[in-house]
Amino acid sequence: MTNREWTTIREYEDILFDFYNGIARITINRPRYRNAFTPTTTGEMSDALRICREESDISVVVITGAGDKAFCSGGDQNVKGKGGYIDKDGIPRLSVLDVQKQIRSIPKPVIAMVNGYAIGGGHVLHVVCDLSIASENAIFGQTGPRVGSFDAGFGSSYLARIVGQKKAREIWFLCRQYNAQEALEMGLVNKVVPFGQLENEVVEWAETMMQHSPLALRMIKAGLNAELDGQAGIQELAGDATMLYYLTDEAQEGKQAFLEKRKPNFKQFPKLP
Ligand code: S0N
Repeated sequence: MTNREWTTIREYEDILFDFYNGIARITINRPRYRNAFTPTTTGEMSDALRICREESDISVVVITGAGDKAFCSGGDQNVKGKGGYIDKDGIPRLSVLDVQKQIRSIPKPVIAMVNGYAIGGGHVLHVVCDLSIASENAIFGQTGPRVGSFDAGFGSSYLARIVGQKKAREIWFLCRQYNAQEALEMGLVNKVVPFGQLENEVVEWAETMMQHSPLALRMIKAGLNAELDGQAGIQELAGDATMLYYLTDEAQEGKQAFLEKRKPNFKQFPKLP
């Protein structure tokens, strides 16, 4: 059990978004539907992740589900129409893909706090997080081929990088469910703890990372992504390199010389071997 005081960052319809000591927590709050997501849910998650990226007092992001039964059971089948999940505006969307991309590209560690079923698109959600910490009651699996959907993006290729090609094909082709111990054994989660210790464990991991250099964590996340994400991954890593370059006197000299209408003096800067 925990007695931490989480403070609300912003009020939403389908998610809770709160903060404690450098940690932002996004909780899918639809326990009635095992925390299945609609376009409203994913839109709100995108907004919360945007805030997590912008706010410098947020160092680590945690994603979880409300209650003790489910992390997330994927797309809400009640609103699945032709072409995607349909919200109040009547337009079909696959907007969880935007959430996946944000989780991968936000330059801060994201921990999935898996408190129950992580199924379908909900399973993919934990897969794309940097770290997954699960409670002993957590259950993992894909359902797509059984219920008429699939995720051939991160949900399959990145899954295969984690558990291997054979296991990823088994997970998708057979649509079986795996318990927390099995998930741990296949490297799908980082740690399994009793349900009552889940939050403590996640906060401890977050606090450990917060003692480390945020720039080093940012660069290593970008590097690990770049190896897998092709040009989009290289673009992120290159963007970080550009940011660091802009912090140097050498880059400042280029800009200053332009503004002062003089030739830049780059010779003054060392060329390290
Ligand atoms: C999670 C399961 C295993 C839990 O079983 P349990 O504990 O026995 O509870 P239930 O009685 O089954 O459920 C309780 C109530 O919750 C409802 N519910 C559960 N899951 C959903 C859901 N996903 N959508 C809507 N309602 C849900 C139940 O209906 C029940 O309600 P009542 O009490 O009224 O009967 C079990 O519930 C289960 O297997 N759930 C379905 C899991 C599933 O198949 N999820 C969808 C998988 N597909 C996707 O996620 C789409 C993939 C995707 O997101 C995507 C991929 C690529 C590109 C884009 C997308 C995209 O969609 O955006």
